[in-house]
Formats: sequence, C-alpha cells, structure tokens
Amino acid sequence: MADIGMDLNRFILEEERKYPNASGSLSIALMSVETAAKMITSHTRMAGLADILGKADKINIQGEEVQKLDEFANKVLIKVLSDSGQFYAIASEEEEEPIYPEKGKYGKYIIAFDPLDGSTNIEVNVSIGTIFAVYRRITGTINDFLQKGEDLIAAGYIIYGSSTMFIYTTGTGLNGFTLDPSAGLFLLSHNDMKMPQEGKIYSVNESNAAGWDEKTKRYFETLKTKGYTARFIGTMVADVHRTLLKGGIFAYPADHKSKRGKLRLLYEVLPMSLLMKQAGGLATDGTQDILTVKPSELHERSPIFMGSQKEIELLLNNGQ
Ligand code: AFP
Repeated sequence: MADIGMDLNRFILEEERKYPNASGSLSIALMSVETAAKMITSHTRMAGLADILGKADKINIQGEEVQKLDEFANKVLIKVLSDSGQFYAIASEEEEEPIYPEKGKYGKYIIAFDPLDGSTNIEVNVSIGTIFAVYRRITGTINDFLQKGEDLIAAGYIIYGSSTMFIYTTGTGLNGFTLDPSAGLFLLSHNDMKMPQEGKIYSVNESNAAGWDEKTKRYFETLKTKGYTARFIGTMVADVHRTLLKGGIFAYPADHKSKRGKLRLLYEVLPMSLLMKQAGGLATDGTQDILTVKPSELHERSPIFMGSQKEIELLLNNGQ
C-alpha cells in the first residue's frame, strides 16, 4: 500500500509499473487532468476577487476579459487534455459535440468531463468540482462515448472545497490526494478509501418529492423514521464526497417534470458510480446496476441512487 504523503505523479507512475506492458499513455493522460485541476484551483481561489476587479471595466488584473469560472474550466481542460496527445476525443458537458484534437489522432483514450459541477454554488462560495471519465478508444467514432460504466478505464473527481482534493480510480481501488497549495502538489491523504456500510445521512433535493413515484417517496419517509438526517449541497461532487466519507445515500430520482432525472450519465452518474463501487458502495438507477447501462447518447440523463450497501439494499427491497 502506498505511503500517506506520496505525490500524485509518483503514485500514478508506481501504479503504471505494476503493468510491465503499460506504454505510459494512461499515466500522461491522468497527469494532464491533474495539471488542469491545479490551474482551475488557482482560478477558483481568485474567483471572488477576479469578479470584483473585473467589474469596473470587465478587465481583470492580468489585463484579460473576465471569464466565468465554468467557461474557464472548460477551456483549460480542453486545451491541456488536447495538448497531452493522449486523447483521441474529448466530450464536455459544455459542448454539444465531441472534440477531436489534432494532437490526439494516435491517442488510445477518450475522455468525458463536467468541467465545473455545481456552478450555481460559485457565487455563494460553496464547494464545486470537476468530474472525469476515461474510456478506451475503440472505433474512433462517437460510439466510443457510449460504453458501459463497467468499461471505464479511469474515473475521478476534483473537489474545490476548503481544500482541493483529487480522488480517482483505475479500477483497482480508490485513492484521494489533497493539494498542498504552497508546494503545488497533490499528496496522498486517503489511501484505499472504503466507505461505511451504513450511514445516517440522505442527500436528495427533497423539493422535487411531490413528483417522485410512490416507491421513492416511501423510501425517503422510511429513512426519516429510522432517524436519518438530510444534507443537500447541490454540487454532486460535494454530496458524493461526503457520502463516500460518512456513508448514507446520495440520489437524484426521476420525477414528473424530469422523467429521466437531472444528472448526466456519461460525465456525472457513471464515473461517480464507479468510485462509489470501488469504495465498497452500490449504485443503481432504481432497477439495475447503473454500471451495466450503456448510454445511447452523449448528454443522456439517468435517475441515480448511490451510497452505502445498507441504504441501497433497503431501496432495492422496496424500502422495507
Ligand atoms: P450545476 O452545475 O448546473 O449547478 O448543476 C449541478 C448538478 O448537476 C449536480 O451537481 C447537483 O446534484 C444537481 O445539479 C442539483 O440540481 P438541483 O439544484 O436542480 O436539484
């Protein structure tokens, strides 16, 4: 097991050494996500100030036009990941169609991401995040993005909270790194993460409850009678992060208005579900293991319930 305090770059390289045939491509790919995360972090820390300084004439201290943080994060990720040469195609929540970078034409991987999850929380100084999902390039067409979650090569998220953390898996366990801002290094802080098998928190936007089906309504009522408490930040990254550490359930069910729920399969639901399973939890759309679901389009939505084993089993057993 890797030592607490190990730098993320070294960790990635040591993981690569476990596979004698590895070309190093995935390591470079992951390090490019890490680089983009550091750039987004430093911008996030300036978000309030950049806005104030920019308000006078819309020009910030660097003499550039002030950009919204989510546009900035999207541009940084596209640029840094394209330049890495490891990605044949890139899909973003902010882009209608995939991007095929010139430098990535021999890339073995494709990546989908939500550049800034929880964007409505930016102006109120509440945690935001980035989510990413890496698949193998197979056909070189858009179909490569329509693989099942169980085919993910790597997935992870970055949470920009009271500290910045980079949490990821390549399918052999889940590890978390905390940014030391003075050294500019992500250091291993959460080794081989395992979530509690049962928690005391449910996390769902209960204002949608009137539109839920009867089973979902009954389930959350049952949790209340069992003494659960509620938390909902409105940034999936932050709500899932807490669920991983404390246990319980995070859900975004379908409702009468949103028949497929709100969250996007490709760059929210599937990568976060893989992390949850790597930590010993479970994830379902209410009827099946979500990682067995094959998306049929890039920006498809899906209902999701993910969390500790006890809570998900209770859901699957009809809340009884
Ligand atoms: P934004 O990035 O547009 O703020 O959406 C965040 C999000 O996709 C997810 O992170 C939250 O869990 C969910 O939406 C919250 O949505 P509601 O506030 O509409 O319930």
